[in-house]
Amino acid sequence: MENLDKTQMEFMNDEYCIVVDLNDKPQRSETKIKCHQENILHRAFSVFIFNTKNELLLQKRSENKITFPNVWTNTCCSHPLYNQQELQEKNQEGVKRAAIRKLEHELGIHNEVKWEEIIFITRIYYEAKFDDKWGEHEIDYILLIHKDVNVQINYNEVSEIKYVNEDELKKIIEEGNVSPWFKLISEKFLFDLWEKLKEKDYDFNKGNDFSKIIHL
Ligand code: DMA
Ligand code: MN
Repeated sequence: MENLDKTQMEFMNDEYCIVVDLNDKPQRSETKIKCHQENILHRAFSVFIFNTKNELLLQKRSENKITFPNVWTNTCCSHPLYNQQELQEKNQEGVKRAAIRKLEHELGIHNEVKWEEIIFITRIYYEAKFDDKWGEHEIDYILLIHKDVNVQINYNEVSEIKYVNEDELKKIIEEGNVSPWFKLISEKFLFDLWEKLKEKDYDFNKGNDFSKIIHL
């Protein structure tokens, strides 16, 4: 472990994730490091921020990230922590509050987004090995924000950002340097979501089955 980034390793050891069953029922807490080394199913979120020109904000994960460094991915991803605030299930409040915490930490988005304006789309289940030691095994809440924001990059987390339209994203995915979850989400429903977003006042709650977990 001697070559791993110190700041990132502190998060691995100090953060407690929410271990869930296949129905996303919380079971117990577990350290971030154990969850990602021992393939333990845990709760996560993936935020997609679109600006008012309907472009998607991407980040390139920094070289310091222990899992999946240097790849392009959606705006921000992380895990709600095992505490009362972030375990809150009603209206997915806990996960949305965790998203606000990490948007500030990774991208310096400060006091610009309220948890109530984050739109919950669905949950996905997926597994992705990074190497023989590390991997992801998650129930991942897909969260949408449609707003112009000010970004100040935390370079320990993120090396670059950019806004893309659909064609630009398709090119990036074809080039292959993207995170596995972002690739799966893009293949499964991201472009449908993008079409709906362009319809003014589209109601994302309409016909949404909140109980469903999509296996990718
Ligand atoms: C974990 O993201 C969550 C998903 C959906 C892959 P991450 O590795 O960026 O988490 P963190 O920012 O907490 O290191
Ligand atoms: Mn994870």
